[in-house]
Amino acid sequence: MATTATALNPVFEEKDALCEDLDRVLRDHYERVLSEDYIREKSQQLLREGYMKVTEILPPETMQALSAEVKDIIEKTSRRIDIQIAATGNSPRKMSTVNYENFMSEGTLVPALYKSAAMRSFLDRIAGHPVEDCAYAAERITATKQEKPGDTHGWHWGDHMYALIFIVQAPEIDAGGMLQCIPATRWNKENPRIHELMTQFPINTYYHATGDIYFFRTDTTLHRTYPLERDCTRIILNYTYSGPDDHHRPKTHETTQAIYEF
Ligand SMILES: O=C(O)CCC(=O)C(=O)O
Ligand SMILES: [Fe+2]
Repeated sequence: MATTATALNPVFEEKDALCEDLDRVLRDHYERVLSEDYIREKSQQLLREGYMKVTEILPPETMQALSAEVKDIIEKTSRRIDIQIAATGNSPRKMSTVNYENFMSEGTLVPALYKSAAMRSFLDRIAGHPVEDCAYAAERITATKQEKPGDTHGWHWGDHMYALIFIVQAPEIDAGGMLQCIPATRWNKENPRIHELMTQFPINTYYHATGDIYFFRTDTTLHRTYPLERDCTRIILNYTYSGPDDHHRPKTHETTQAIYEF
């Protein structure tokens, strides 16, 4: 809604109009694709696997526009890292990254969609409780790009309850880059025991093609991307959210600081 301050500022007015348009488009879309059976099936999968594919959350044209903006911001602002992180058992991060500040200063659709009330209420219904802005702003919106053999976002958990991942570009399955998950696990930052957990519990592996979107429970799902096996491009946009389980737990953010804040 236009306030006196925004009415005087054409940039804010444009952003308000974009948010209203986006919410209208998404509400129409959800009326067509959402049913009680869909919600029940997806929330059950989320509960059991800590993961669910939710490509229906955006109309294809919106996903295309979002992907174009992400690619453009990656071209302008990404930086390459090649590090190991102690709090996740020295698992590797070999990729380029874009941080929250980059998206807030360069993006329009990407920040608007994060705040979309229509999309958030879709996620609330699947989660079965409110899905909230990530309490730690730097984790809200990030992106990664992998391109060389060996590139990987190594084994880790998230500091907050959920992430919605948009697959902006993905190689064929023979190149690697699949998501691997070990659900219903807990992160002990002093002793992450990644290899023990890999031998104790089954690992689920999911392939995603360009345009796919998935939602997952990141604080209790140990996950990684399978290393790339040839030159190719894999780009994702990550929206991270908090939820009720985050309210009473003390937080530290070692992985975000190492990967996105430099
Ligand atoms: O690239 C993916 O599919 C997973 C992304 C991820 O785990 C993250 O951004 O924290
Ligand atoms: Fe992650």
